Order: sequence, then C-alpha cells, then structure tokens
Amino acid sequence: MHRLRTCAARLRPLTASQAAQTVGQQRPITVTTSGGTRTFQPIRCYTAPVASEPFLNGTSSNYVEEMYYAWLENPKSVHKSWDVFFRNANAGAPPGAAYQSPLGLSAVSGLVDPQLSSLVGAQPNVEKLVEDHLAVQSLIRAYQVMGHHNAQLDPLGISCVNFDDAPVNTGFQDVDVAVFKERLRILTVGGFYGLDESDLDKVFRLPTTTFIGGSESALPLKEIIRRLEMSYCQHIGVEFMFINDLEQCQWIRQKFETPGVMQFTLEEKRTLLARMIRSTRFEEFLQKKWSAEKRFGLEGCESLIPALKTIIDKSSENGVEGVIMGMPHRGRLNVLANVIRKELEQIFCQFDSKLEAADEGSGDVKYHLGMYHRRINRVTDRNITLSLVANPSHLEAVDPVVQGKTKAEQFYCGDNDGKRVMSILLHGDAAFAGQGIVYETFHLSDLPSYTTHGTVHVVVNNQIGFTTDPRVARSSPYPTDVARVVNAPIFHVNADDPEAVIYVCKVAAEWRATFHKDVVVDLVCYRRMGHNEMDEPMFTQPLMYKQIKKQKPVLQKYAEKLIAEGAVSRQEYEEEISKYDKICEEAYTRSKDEKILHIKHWLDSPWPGFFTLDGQPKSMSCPSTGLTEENLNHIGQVASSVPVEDFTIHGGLSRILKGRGEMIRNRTVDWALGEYMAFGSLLKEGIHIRLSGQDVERGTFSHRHHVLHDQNVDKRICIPMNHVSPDQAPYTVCNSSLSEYGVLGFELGFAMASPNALILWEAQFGDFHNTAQCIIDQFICPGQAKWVRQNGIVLLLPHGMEGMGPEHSSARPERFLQMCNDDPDVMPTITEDFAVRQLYDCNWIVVNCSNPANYFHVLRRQILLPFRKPLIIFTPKSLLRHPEARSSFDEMLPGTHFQRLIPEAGVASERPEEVKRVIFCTGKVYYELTKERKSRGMEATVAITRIEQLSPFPFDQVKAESDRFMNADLVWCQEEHKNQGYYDYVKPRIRTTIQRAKPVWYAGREPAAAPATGNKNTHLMELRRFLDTAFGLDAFKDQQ
Ligand SMILES: Cc1ncc(C[n+]2csc(CCOP(=O)(O)OP(=O)(O)O)c2C)c(N)n1
Ligand SMILES: [Mg+2]
Repeated sequence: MHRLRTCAARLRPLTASQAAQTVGQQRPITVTTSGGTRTFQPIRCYTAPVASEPFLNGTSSNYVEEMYYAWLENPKSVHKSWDVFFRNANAGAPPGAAYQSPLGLSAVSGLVDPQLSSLVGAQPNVEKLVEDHLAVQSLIRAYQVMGHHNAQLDPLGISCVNFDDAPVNTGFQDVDVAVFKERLRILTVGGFYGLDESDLDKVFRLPTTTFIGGSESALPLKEIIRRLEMSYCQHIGVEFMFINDLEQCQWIRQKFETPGVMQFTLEEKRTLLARMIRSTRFEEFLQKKWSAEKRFGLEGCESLIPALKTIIDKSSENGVEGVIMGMPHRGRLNVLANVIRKELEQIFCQFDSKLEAADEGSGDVKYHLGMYHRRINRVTDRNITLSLVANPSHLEAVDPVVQGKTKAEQFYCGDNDGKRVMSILLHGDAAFAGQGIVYETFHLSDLPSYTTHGTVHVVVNNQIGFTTDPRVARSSPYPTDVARVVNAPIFHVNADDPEAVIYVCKVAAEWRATFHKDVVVDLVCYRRMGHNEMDEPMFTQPLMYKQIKKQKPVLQKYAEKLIAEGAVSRQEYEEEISKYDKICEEAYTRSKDEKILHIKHWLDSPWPGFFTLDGQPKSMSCPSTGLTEENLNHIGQVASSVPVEDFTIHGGLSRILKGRGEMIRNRTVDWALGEYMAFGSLLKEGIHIRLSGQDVERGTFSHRHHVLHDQNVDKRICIPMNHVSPDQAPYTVCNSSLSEYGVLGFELGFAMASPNALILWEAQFGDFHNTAQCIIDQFICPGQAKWVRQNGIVLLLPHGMEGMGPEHSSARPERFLQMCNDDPDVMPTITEDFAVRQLYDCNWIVVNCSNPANYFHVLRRQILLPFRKPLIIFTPKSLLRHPEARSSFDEMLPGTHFQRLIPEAGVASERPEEVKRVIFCTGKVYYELTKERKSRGMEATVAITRIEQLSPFPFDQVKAESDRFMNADLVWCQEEHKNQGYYDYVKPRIRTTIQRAKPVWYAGREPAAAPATGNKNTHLMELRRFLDTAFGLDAFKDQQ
C-alpha cells in the first residue's frame, strides 16, 4: 500500500512536447556513471496533479499506471475512455479536466487539440466505466492480498483464521449472487467498489498484474471472480502480496493464477498415490508392531512424505546434489524411512529394548538421531546426498545448525549461490510461532556470510501443540507470520488434498531455484492421535477429536478419487499396499537378526579420511604447535602492514600497525598478534578459518582489526589475513547479526561439516553466551555422547572482573566447568600419552590462557590434534593491552607446546623447600598476584602457579608442582566470587591429586548472587581484601 501511494505521489506533470518525445520509449533507462551503473525510471507524464483526479487514489494508481504504460506503447490497447483521458492529460488539461472531458466513445478518433479547445463535456457512462474498471482491479487485488483468508485450508473444516468474519464456504464453481455479495463485502472490508450483480456479465479488461485470463485480455466479471476463487480460495492459500518486489509477485501470480496450471499427468498421480501409501502404511506398521511405543506418528499429515519428496525431486532436477534437513519429532521416523531411505531394519531395531549399544557415549532416543545417505534420485536419475541433522528435544534449536552445515557444504564445494546444496527445515505449528530462534534464523537468511541462498520451510500445522490450542499459543493469525519479516512467500495448503500439496511444493522448490530466497509451505492438517501414541487427546480437545474420529484418512480419500477418475484400479491400489506391507514385514524379520545397536550408523556428518576405518583417531599424539622464526616474522609483517596499493587507513590504525611492526622487530607478540600467528599459520597450512560473532572484524575491544576500511572509498575493505600466502586457505571473518543463539548454532553447524577448518564464535562479552545456552547445553557439551559425532568449534568468551559491573564481567566459567565429564575424585593413571588421551576422553576443553603464546598454541593444537573437541576459551579484556601480557617468539618456536600449567619459574623455584605457600590461579588474576607479591617482597616465600587448561584437569602437572613445594600450604586464588569461577571445580581435583594430604584454601571474592559489583570502589576494596588473604600467611590459621 505504502509503495502504491508513493508511486501515485510520484506522478508529475510534463510539458506536451516532453510527453510527445517520450511516448513509445517509456522504459527504464540504464546509465553508467563514475559511481557505477544506475537505473532510472522514466518520468510519468501526466499533466494533471494526482490529487485533482478523484480516481487516482492509493489503490487505483497501480492500475492507472499500467493503463498508462499500455497506452504509451499503443493507444489502441486501452479502453477509449482511457485513451481520451491520457490524451487530454498529456495535452495539459488543468487539474480535474482531463478526467471530466473525454469524448463520447464512438466519437474518439484523431488527436486531441493541444490547446484543449476540443475537450468536450463528461459523459456519465464513461465515468462509470472507469470506476468499474478500477473496482475490478481492486477486486482482483483484494483476492491476491486476502484470498487466503477465504481458502478452504482446514481439512477438519472447523477452524477459521483470525479474520473478522468466518469464510464463506462455497466451493465457488458457479457464481451465486448472494455469495458473491458476501465475498465482496469480506474482501473489500465492507466496500463494494461500486460493483453490483448487474455487472456480473460485463466484460472487463484485465490488468497486467493478473494471469487469470490466460491468453485472453478481457473477461466477464463473473468469470473473473470464478477464476480468482479457483486460484486463491480453494485448497491453497497464497500469502505473498507483502513482498516488495514486482517480479517476484508476478512470478507467484503466474504460478497460481494461470488457468489449468495445476494439472497432473497420470504418472504423477500414480507416483503420488504410491508415496501416500508408503507414508500411511509405515505408521500403521509401527502402530501394529509397537502399539505401546512413542513414535510421534504422522497420522493426519501423511502428505508430508510426498511433499518432501517433491521438493527434493524438483530441486534435484534444478541441479541440487545435497539436501540438509532439520526436523522435529513429528513424522521423523517416517521421513528417515521414506524420504532419506534409511534401511527399515535399522529403524525397527531401535524399538528393541534388549539390544545393547555398540558405541561409546550415552546415545539418544530414536526420534532424535541423525542420518546421512547418498543415493540416486529415482525421478531425476541423478545422485543426491540427503542428511538429517540429529537434534535435541528443544524445538527449533536445530534450525541455525542446519543452516551452518549447509553453508559449510556450499563453501567446501565452491557453491557460491546455493545451486548445488540446499536446506529444508521442518517445523511444528506451535514451535514455529513460539520459538524465537525461528526469527533469529530467518534473519541470517540474507546476510552475505550466513545465507544459504534460500531454505524451503515446511510446517506440519496440525493446529495443536501438545494439548494447547493455537488461540492461546500465538497472537498471529497463522503460525507462519514470522516468515514475513524476510519477504518469504507463504503457501498454505490443505494437507488432505495431496495434489494441492504437491503443487505448492513444486512451486516452492522452483521459487528457491529462481530467487534463492526462503519460502514456507504451511501444511494445514490435523493430528489423528494424541501428542504421542500414549496420550489421550479427548481430555483437552474433545470437539476437535470428535471431528477427527469422523475424518476419512487422506490416503483413502485420494485413492477413491483416483479410482473414480480411472487413474488407477482398486486392484492396483491394493497390490501397491500389499507390496509395501511385505517390504516392512521382511525388514522386520531382518531386524530381529541385529544383535547390537550401532549409533554410528546414525551419523549425520561423516568425515571421510579423518579417522581410521573403524572410526578411531589415527594417533594419540599431538606434534609441536610452534612455528619457525621465519614464519613468525612473515605473518608478523602481514599483520602490521596494508597489503594493497592506494589504500588509506585511519591514522589511529596506522599507529596500531606501526606498533605491531615494532613488536615483531623485538620478537614479541601481544594478544592480537598471537592470534594472528595462529590464524596465519593454519591458513598457510591449508586450514580454512572462520571467525564469526558480533563485531569480531574489528574486535569488541578494538584490538583485532582483521578488516581494514579505506577511509576514502565506501565499502572498500582489505583483509590482510588473506594475503599470507598465495596458496593459503581462505579466511572468513564476519560480523554477525545480534543473535547469540542463532549465530552460535550456525557456527556449530559449520564446524560439523569438516574437521579441517577452525571455526570460532566470539561472544561480545562472555556473559552473553547464555542467550545461546541451548546450543551449549544440548549440542556442544553432550553432542558427541549423544550422537557419536565430534565437533571442534571454539568459543571465545571475554571474561574478567574489571569493575565494569555485574554484566560484561563473567563468562560464567563455573557453568562450563560443572558440565565437564572428568571425575574429580579419581586420580587418573598417568601414561606417556596422558595429555592427549585425556583430551580424547573429555567432552570439551576449557582453558584460560594468561599469555598470548599459550593462546597461540591452544588454537593451533585444536587443529593438530588427531580428533576434535569443542574448545571454550575465557579470553581477556584488559590483558589485551597489558604490557606484561606479551610473549616472546622463543615461546612459539618449533618444539614449543601449549602449556596446560605454567609452573612457578621465579625466585621461589630456586629453593622450593623454603616456599611457604603455593597460590594456584588462572587467567588475569595472575598479574595482580605477581604485582602484589613483588610489592610485599615475598618472591621467595610464595610460588604462583597458573592452571591454563582447567579441563581436562592437569592432574599430573598439579601433582608435580605441589610435590616440588612440599612445605607450602596450598591456596586457590580467583577474582570471581566464591560460588562462581573455578573454585568448586579445582578444589576437589587438587585434593585428589595430593591424596587429600592438605587443605586447599580459598582466596577470592565472597559468595554473591551477581557476578560483580556495580560500584568501582567496592570492586577495588574486594580486590584488596582477597589479595591480603592470598598473601597473609596466617590468613587461614583460624580455619585449621
Ligand atoms: C523448546 C521446547 N519447549 C517445550 C518442548 C516440549 N514439547 C514437546 S512437543 C511440544 C508441542 C509441539 O507442538 P508443535 O510444534 O505444534 O508440534 P506437533 O507436536 O504438534 O507436531 C512441546 C511443547 C520442547 N520439546 N521444546
Ligand atoms: Mg502442532
């Protein structure tokens, strides 16, 4: 509407001579200038201001424009009344006059006098004709905009979307006058546009914004309405008029309005019936064999299976070779069996409670497992790889993960526009409307570094969520309204009409292939059983379920239709059923031979060649993560220069780069350079790196500057990291949308696709990770245990108590540590490969590095390890610029490693037996402790040991350190509050290491509800207090 009003407002007068020159050439003009190519719309040449013409209002202007363009091309192509109007207007008729003075229809012939002398008086019938045409135009538009409200979408026939009036349920094969009036009243919200039943037989010219005419350009009103009813008010409801792109709207109109567009060949109908049979009989088979098992069956939405198969067939036809899918519980086993084609016996044996699990890990329930399968698409005869990503119960959480994996698959096969790999996401109606991650994922859909070039979304809209009705579960008319934010068309379809379902799925796949944008198919269906097969739905939805009990199953309805049409015989239908039942029975028999459950068979992302054939790491060691001096120097050069010509950077940045150059000359690195060395070297070794998160390009703390911006040329950027070496792997660094849940999920999915890439997500501040808690709790922490798949994602979480208040301080180390799977009470056997084996056994690695060299090593180790584990790094803020938090090249040379623990190496280590206290700590507090020790002159009496890798815990090295200082008492010092930070995690582990021979005292902040105080003074007082405790050798006397 807004667009139309703007168009109308843009109409502006031209002189008659200008008009004469432009007639016949009114097409957009493309001009190339120094600023690039620009397209200009021609100036509209009405001489009369818009406001003066009563019919040039917002809704009619579109129509008038169309008429005008048609007239410019050929004055005879429009009705004579329009011809007169435009001639008069171009001739300079004053406001209002052009409209009032067309000639009598039969009298119009030659040109109108440019001096307006021949303008003649208005004829009432012409005025009515113009108004009626405008009314018809508005009517067509009303159907396009609102027809879906009147479509018969609900197979149960009991619902009505949140529209003021209930739809008029007509079927509308013939236009009944009463119904027509009612329909007009609804579609035009009370206004009839001046049309009445006497107009039904009048012939109207059709505007170019409709395709209902087919080859005809004019139709009687009655026929116009009938065809609009057929297009917009049957079993398909098309919601698309909010899309602000004319070409896309036209494309959709053509797909749904063209007469006879929804026709199926006999072959297609028979394939559809066969697919419906498989979908239906699969559920029936499971119900028969395991009536007391939860399977979240598809009954009531059986057409989902042919729907998905159609999307895949059509996409394969368009060149897609890989489809990555994510879906919730409903119908998942059916999708595995009939879409992905998982062997039936593998599915059936999941129901056998006596089978033992063959693989390590805790496993997951059958309706969460993933799958990967490469096969020939029978319809297109082309290879296609289908994968279904494993997911937790948490509805919709898998959405961004699927998108990330899809993006990665596209990236690795050089598919820059999504022509070869695509994603399909399935949703439940309640979850689609309710879960914010759906919105967050939609917002990734068009971002350059996150787009997967269009996702097909399919909603199993069974009009219920567990026991909750839509009217209390969402505030929007449809569960799909969230998709409107990205201008995705939404095709609602009655799932009891399989042909309508197939049609919209074909259009959806074509839409994706044409525009590479998201699209939604809303399968309006019902749920025949309860939420699961054990639930009684009559408790809560008695009337709905009375109706459902009466509802004829969709397969039966469709089979009867095809039999009646003669497309298939009853015998053929029954034979097809027995054929599939037999397949199920035979698979069931085979499933009984399975002795063991292999979760590995349910892997969604295999990494060919990374493991040995039986899935083990190829070694249990990690080479040195150091680099040659030459390499360090070279990467340092890249980090401190601008590798392209004529590129003006900001003066402040020049100083930063100069500073980097100096550090390199002094053979030192700060935090940013340490990271540069790690990234640059891995890229050089062919490892793709992707760093994503809010403001990561510059770095929240303005320390990174991985993307340089030309100060004189808009959008001209340079990424020096991509200039390390000519044959390096590409570096992707991307500022993300402001969504932790969506972006972390996305990067996790990206990291799933290949082990040969370093994928990092950085939180703006560590505490913001909790809005992505579900990805951390459900995927990152237990992913391998549940789904036997590894993931090497790295989380960079800025952390530290720096007086910045309760937020922005803590990345909540206590939470990550609490979820580590190493046993605090068992001293592990220390073998030669202990350090690596321990990493192999853990569920994730948690580190807090105190210097840039160690950060450099841990990043490189992540790739040089022969397996993948998630890595959580608490990263510094003030240490980024701390003069002492620098490392020498010596700590990064060949032979050097990541130090899990940095032992005391100062004065205290000269006479260890005289040391009175060992303070164990981690991270930034180390610098506060050393400063305090120095000021107190206690270097000989207090040793300070840094635990850099908190988990898995370096039991061996902690033991060596406590043995070394055998006469010292042991203190854990942290800047966090006592109930937070690391204390609860390290204390029992240190105690186990020393066989509980001594206490482990605590020096740190008191327990607290908030992570930090908002008062700077209190912050400093707390710091002073715990430093006093840490260095007060009598501080714990009373507690002994
Ligand atoms: C995030 C989340 N919250 C709650 C649940 C519990 N739950 C499981 S299924 C379900 C209803 C889902 O309804 P809908 O999305 O319409 O799917 P349907 O079961 O109807 O196919 C709920 C609330 C869940 N799995 N995930
Ligand atoms: Mg539902």
